[in-house]
Amino acid sequence: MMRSAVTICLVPEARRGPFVFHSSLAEGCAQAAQAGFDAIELFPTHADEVHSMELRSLLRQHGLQLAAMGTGAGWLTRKLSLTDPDPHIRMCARDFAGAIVDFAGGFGAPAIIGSMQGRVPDGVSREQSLAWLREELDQLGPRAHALDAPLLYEPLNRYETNLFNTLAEASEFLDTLRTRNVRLLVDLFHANIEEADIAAAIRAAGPRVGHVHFADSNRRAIGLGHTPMAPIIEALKSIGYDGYLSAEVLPLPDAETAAQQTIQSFRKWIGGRD
Ligand code: LER
Ligand code: MN
Repeated sequence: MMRSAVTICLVPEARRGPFVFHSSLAEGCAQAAQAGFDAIELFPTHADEVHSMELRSLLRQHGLQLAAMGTGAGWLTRKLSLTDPDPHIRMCARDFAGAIVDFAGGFGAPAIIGSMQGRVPDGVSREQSLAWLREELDQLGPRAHALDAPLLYEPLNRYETNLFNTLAEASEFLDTLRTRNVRLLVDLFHANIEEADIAAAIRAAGPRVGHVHFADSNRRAIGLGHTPMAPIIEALKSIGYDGYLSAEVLPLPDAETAAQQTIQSFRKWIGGRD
């Protein structure tokens, strides 16, 4: 059974980013529970920002789960990336993402490698950049596995990375890793830009799909854009996907409406509490 999740962003630099709640952790959890979500997806400034005892008690108090944790603040606030040509920066990126892998893993939740994957810069071969990415994912994957959590790799659209933009390309690359513990995050906003047929891409990726960013064509809540959802939900059901549909969307027209709209869409497509 698919479950619903909503994003809470704790990073001041990302206040214009595609996250529903930009309040405090406590307020975000209360708002998520109030709107009827099963889980939260957290975007912290760094792993130490959140105290695991506090998070555990907030989740228990509100009957929520931790769906996943994003690592993108490493890129946003410190320009760290796993494919930076400077080995020291790659090491800092690995430490930054690794700390989030460990923290999330304590909750049985995956960390997300999205913006932190970086890109192939001018003057560096694609082969070299992919070798660096492979090396880092081959360290982070087993680190998550030790905590019984997968690691999520997210293909982004062409304006954000030139590494992998489609599920098929990314999946083929993941096949070349030593670790079997990296799964794909399907962000429906990126997929709408890059995939010829989102449903077919999901079917082809099959059991590799580990998480979904539930966003419409314009990165608003599902139902506020023009992505046709029926074939996508059908495809997710056909591959037996039972993870989260997580609203990583702009808080437009405001956070409450984006949350309400998401939960209504979730109930329309998946069912659940009224
Ligand atoms: C992260 O999940 C993502 O989708 C990127 O576009 C960064 O916002
Ligand atoms: Mn995303």
